Amino acid sequence: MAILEDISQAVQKGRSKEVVALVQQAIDEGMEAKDIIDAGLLKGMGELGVRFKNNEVYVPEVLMAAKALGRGTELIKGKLVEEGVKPVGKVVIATVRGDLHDIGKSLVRMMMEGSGLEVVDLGVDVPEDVIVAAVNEHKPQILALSSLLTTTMEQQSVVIEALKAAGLRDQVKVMVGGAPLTQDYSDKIGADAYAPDAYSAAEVAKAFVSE
Ligand code: B12
Repeated sequence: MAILEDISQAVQKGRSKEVVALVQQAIDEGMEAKDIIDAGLLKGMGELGVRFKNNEVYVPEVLMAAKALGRGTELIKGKLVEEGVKPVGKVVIATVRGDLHDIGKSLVRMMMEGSGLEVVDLGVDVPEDVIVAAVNEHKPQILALSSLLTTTMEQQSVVIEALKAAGLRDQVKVMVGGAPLTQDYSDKIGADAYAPDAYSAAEVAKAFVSE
């Protein structure tokens, strides 16, 4: 579909207004939300990610693209709600202490919101005591932790231990993610799930809340 390729290109160029107009057009033409996300918005971000790895584009371009993707996702969220996807559960999400990376976390948040989950985003560089307090306050079914640095991965385990110490571990499913994470690592630290990307993160989260 030409329009989906146009959305992908507009995301890569960081053109928020164009992304919004094209996503609206795709919605008006009756396209499925999932196709607009997968073959348009996320395809654009994926392709930009490859160019980023090859040093063909730099951080500002990635940030602009993430913003454009966010604006597009906002519109889709409206469509998913229209399609009858009701808020089905609550997630608290954070990038762990010492880590300032938030593009991936924000994508995970948007995809979860687009799937009808309510998400409380605590931001970046969040210490374990703040995360535990938020779990206590918001009583989410899921706690999602992001970490992009090998030096901050371990902090995810620190959060899990802090949840245990606060007597909250069995009240919340812990999902972990971020580029250096693996399923093995997730198992090792006793998390409930790992997901490699935002889309599967939302799928896993939905499965948890419908259990
Ligand atoms: C952008 C970026 C930055 C930006 C961050 C801006 C921002 N607002 O986020 C800035 C410039 C600030 C930055 C700083 C640093 N960075 Co940096 N950064 C990156 C970069 C280039 C891209 C990360 C990104 O956004 N990717 C795109 C998103 C969409 O992908 P993602 O984050 O992986 O998220 C996806 C999945 O992992 C998953 N996911 C993510 N979170 C979660 C959570 C859950 C629960 C689940 C289920 C899934 C999930 O879903 C996401 C979407 O599909 C990476 C290189 C790379 N290619 O990854 C380096 C990288 C992560 N940075 C690196 C480094 C070293 C640093 C610095 C230490 C540099 C320095 N010397 O100062 C600092 C650290 C600052 C800090 N304390 O955090 C290294 C880490 C190396 C390592 N092994 O630890 C990398 C790998 C670059 C490299 N090759 O050296 N960085």
